[in-house]
Amino acid sequence: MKGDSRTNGGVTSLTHLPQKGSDTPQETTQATPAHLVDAVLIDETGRGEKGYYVSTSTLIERSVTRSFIEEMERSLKRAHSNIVLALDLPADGPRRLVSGSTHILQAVHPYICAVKINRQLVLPVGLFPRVQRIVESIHELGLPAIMDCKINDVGHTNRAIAEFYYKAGFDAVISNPFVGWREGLEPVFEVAEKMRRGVILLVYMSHKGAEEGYGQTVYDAKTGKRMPQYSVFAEKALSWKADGAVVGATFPKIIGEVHQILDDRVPIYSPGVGAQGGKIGSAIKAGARYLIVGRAITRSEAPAETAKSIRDSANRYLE
Ligand code: FNU
Repeated sequence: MKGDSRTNGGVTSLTHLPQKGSDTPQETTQATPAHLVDAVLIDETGRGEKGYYVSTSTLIERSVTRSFIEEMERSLKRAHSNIVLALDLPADGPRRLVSGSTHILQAVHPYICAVKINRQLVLPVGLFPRVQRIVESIHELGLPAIMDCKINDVGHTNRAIAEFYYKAGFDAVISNPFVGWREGLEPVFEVAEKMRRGVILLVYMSHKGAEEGYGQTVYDAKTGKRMPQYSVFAEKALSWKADGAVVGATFPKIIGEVHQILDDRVPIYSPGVGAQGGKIGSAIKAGARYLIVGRAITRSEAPAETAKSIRDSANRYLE
């Protein structure tokens, strides 16, 4: 483990940089619940020989993997779409939520490059086996699956949360950098490295109250400068080797500032298009690589047509 000295809101601390892609993952010592044993035995990476998704029942050997950043870029190019579907359906019983999710996926999958699932689906439906099966069907459609769990606790529970979602097949988890590295997100990055999955960090959220936390001005004791919290988080996304950074489409100016820091090394995911008022063109022009879109598609009377039209609009701005 390498270390580097960096500041966080005026407190200088030793930060251990993650070694993603290392060939020497650490052993996990936790006991594995019986219903997960299958997934654990056969699924170190969740992907097949060519870096492609194979249902866990047919995956038999360790694979050569790409990073999550590369998987997403590949998916964007293949689908000719940068739309990540937020599979958020109105609250309903578990059966209807599963059938509704399946229905939307079948309709819109040609127009999207990935699917994001939120706890609003996991809580009523359950991670094992129902959400796990939805993730399998997302993979069978050739798409990566992102878990929007906004991991936000102390290290040992963060580690367990990440492990559960990765074992369910998710390719990346969204995490909150406010909890910091040591005994915070370091264990999440360790699990991600071991299981070869992604971690996407919140850098500036899409809602108005985001300015109270992500938008506050913090003092960097090392340089003596004041800077916005989101710039500190963007720098952490680089030094922690995150696979993505979330910045709300509702704040294109901030997307631009974050993009200046990240360049194209860490792609920006922008939620908030449509229902929250964010605009496709301004988000992409400012530097968003992926647009996360939920209700504009899921609550549309014609989800496939709407997804296609959002995809086509976005493509007009993509390079
Ligand atoms: P839609 N989401 C968000 N803003 O909206 N993960 C954020 O800053 C963020 C998110 C998610 O408005 C939200 O949870 F970090 O219907 C939802 O799943 O298009 C989706 O993005 C936006 O949904």
